[in-house]
Amino acid sequence: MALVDIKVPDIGDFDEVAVIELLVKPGDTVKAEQSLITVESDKASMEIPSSQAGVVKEIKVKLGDKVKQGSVIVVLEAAASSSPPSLGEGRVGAAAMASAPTAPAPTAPPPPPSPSGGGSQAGGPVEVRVPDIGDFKDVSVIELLAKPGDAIKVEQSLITVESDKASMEIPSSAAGVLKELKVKVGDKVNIGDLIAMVEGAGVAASPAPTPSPAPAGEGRGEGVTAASQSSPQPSPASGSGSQAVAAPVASVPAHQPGTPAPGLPHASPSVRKFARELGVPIGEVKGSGPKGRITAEDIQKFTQAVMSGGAQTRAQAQVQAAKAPAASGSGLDLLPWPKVDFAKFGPIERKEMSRIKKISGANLTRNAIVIPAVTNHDDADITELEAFRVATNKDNEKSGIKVTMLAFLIKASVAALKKFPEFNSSLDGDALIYKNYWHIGFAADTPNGLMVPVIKDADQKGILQISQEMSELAKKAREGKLAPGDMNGATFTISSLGGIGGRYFTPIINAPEVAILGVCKSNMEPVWNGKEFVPRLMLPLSLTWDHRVIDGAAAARFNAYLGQILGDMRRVLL
Ligand code: CAO
Repeated sequence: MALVDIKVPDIGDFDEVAVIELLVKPGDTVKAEQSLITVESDKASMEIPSSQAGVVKEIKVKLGDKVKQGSVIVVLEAAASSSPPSLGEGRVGAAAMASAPTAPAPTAPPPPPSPSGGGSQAGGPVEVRVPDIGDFKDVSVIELLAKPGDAIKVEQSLITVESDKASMEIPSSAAGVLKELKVKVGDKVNIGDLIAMVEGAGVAASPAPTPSPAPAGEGRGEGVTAASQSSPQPSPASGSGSQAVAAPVASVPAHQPGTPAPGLPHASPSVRKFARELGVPIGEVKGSGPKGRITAEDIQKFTQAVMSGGAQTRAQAQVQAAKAPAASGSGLDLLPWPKVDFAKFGPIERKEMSRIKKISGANLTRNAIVIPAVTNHDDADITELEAFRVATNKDNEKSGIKVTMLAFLIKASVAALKKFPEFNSSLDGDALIYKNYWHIGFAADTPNGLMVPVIKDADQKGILQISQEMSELAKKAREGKLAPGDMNGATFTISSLGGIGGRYFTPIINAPEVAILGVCKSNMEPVWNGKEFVPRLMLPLSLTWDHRVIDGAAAARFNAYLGQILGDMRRVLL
């Protein structure tokens, strides 16, 4: 029997792609065109099929390897019928087999500029069509990633299509407001088909040559996705904030460890990436989308089910099984989430949580469980600062820019972060990444849930500019119009409940940041000055910090320094 090297076929313009799944193992009998591995670029995932039938002798790649056209992925003992007689025994390259047409190149090709139709000028409706998607014909629309009324950026993904070999997201070639989607889930589309009408902006001068599938992906883990941005942004919500760790939603599907969804997991690249980032074994997730496709929501539900103790991953189940019956000290040994029939006790109403709440719940839970967090409470004397703020607002009445205490807190925090750089760092394995930029996130309460817009380069901005940006970002947050770029890159977060009330609270760190400052409402208090009690305006501060990175003494010093700065903002100039 001939040993055949199965190589990566022509995969279009992709130079190197990562191996993300091995779909066969040595000893498996495979048919011609059966998928062997899944590879993924940042734009598409695709399955690499075998060019012929046979038995897998050896797998030449492992997860995470980078491969390109011509890389050997599997050594196959070719089935007798598929061996080319002329080559006889021995090992040959599959490319040499006279079966070129049988080696399907599962190219998830980078579509060239989307041929948009008329109306390419700003203001007029613009047609967005399916760009060149290589050899694929009649691909199915499996997800709609935007809806009429959404503000669309150039290259923002509009739909996901799927062939039997690859899924890809089709981006918009124009920016503007989505007027109409011309396709629905289940439709078959081909190159040139009209998929959407976008109005109110121009077409990209040189539209992206590749689909841009995960607009929120870049900032993943660093921001909450606006609900109205219906692109597949499984961007985990930032976990900042003090809200109670979200109780798992009751609709979490039961998950049986050890019973991976039958067949291969079908999911878009962005969903696969999301699953990898959360450490979710995607093979164990049951897809609720068309044809059992796994959606971002399935990943979230899976995470919530595992976090709540209502389900286990296979790995957890194996650990559990290996443990002594008594609690081991390793693992969480959580009791299952209590299941109560509340209706037995009185009338109830069931309401689904908002998408943002569901996403942020999973992140808050992870951050609360994983980070050994400690909170230090302190007070800052802001008597003079508040007087200055009130005077500034009076002086600036005409400008329309209102300065709130939060702008000063952002500026003061930057000074403290510069003095104590570990508070502006992130853990990377056993190393700390110190960031020489100061992007400050602030928690904003919105009708859809908590969101965390970010003031970039706060160190380079004055109080008025910070105030203006904050009010614009807070407005966008409330209107569900924050773009992913508005929410990523934070190095430290402030959660202010000062406009509402309360004394102190324990905010949850927004990983991968290592600290968060909670602020409550200032109060006039009698403060002893060594001779007498004097009325001072005191601001309650609650600093939560990651004890893996920061020690209690540093946290106390940080708070004390922050208090000094707030007591006399002139220190910022020093
Ligand atoms: N002490 C006393 N008063 C305060 C204060 C403080 N620490 N902070 C703000 N205020 C006052 C403001 O001066 C303003 O008073 P006036 O209307 O009289 O001028 C009022 O409270 C309202 O302020 P604001 O909330 O509109 O503005 P802000 O800059 O303080 O906050 C924003 C902006 C977006 C952070 C806020 O609107 C918000 O959403 N806060 C909630 C954040 C949150 O939910 N955190 C918890 C997260 S964990 O679940």
